[in-house]
Amino acid sequence: MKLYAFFVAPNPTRVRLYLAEKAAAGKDLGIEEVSVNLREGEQKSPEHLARNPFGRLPVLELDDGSYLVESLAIIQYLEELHPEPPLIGSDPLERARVRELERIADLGVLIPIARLVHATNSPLGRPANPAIAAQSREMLPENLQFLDDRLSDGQPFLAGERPSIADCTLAAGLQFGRFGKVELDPRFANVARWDAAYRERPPAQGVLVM
Ligand SMILES: N[C@@H](CCC(=O)N[C@@H](CS)C(=O)NCC(=O)O)C(=O)O
Repeated sequence: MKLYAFFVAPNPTRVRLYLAEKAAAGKDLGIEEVSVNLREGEQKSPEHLARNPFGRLPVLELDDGSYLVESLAIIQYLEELHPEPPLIGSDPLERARVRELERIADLGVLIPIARLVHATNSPLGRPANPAIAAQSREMLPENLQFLDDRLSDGQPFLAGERPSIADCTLAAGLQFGRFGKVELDPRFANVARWDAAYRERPPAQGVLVM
């Protein structure tokens, strides 16, 4: 299998963090990573559009030559192929809790940050859009507050004692924020503490660049 990705872009980054976490926990999935340069527009090349008609990343190329084009579907597929060590929990309730946190980290943090960055300081050259910027900014606090509350007892990871896909999604979203000058509001001190500690860990060090 091959993963088409680009550094810093949040959706490829969360898949790359997932692979790095899996490897750090003892399961190297041996997936080759291929860079598609978003800043050069390579995602819109005929070659890449043949992989993903949306012209986006990440894309997972399967051994039969077919493709998966949604980051969460890619992660869940890989996790079903390799359930150990678990990064989406190990029983139905734990899996539900991890998925709940991951959805909040994605829909409530990563996506608003990505929209805000593209509306204010787009690395892809998109025009400024104050309405989208304001709407995205407004979404962040209640979602960050939810995650901050979950971390308020000092637990190392969003879902407790072990890393999960929720951490991968949140870390990918916050990195893209730093890249696009959307800083984390310091009132979310537990998220800031989690972020600093998460970024120190070897799997994150191998993927995150800022
Ligand atoms: N829902 C998709 C979103 C993919 C997406 O928006 N990828 C961005 C990078 S984070 C992209 O490739 N953007 C390039 C473009 O829009 O031209 C997923 O989760 O994989």
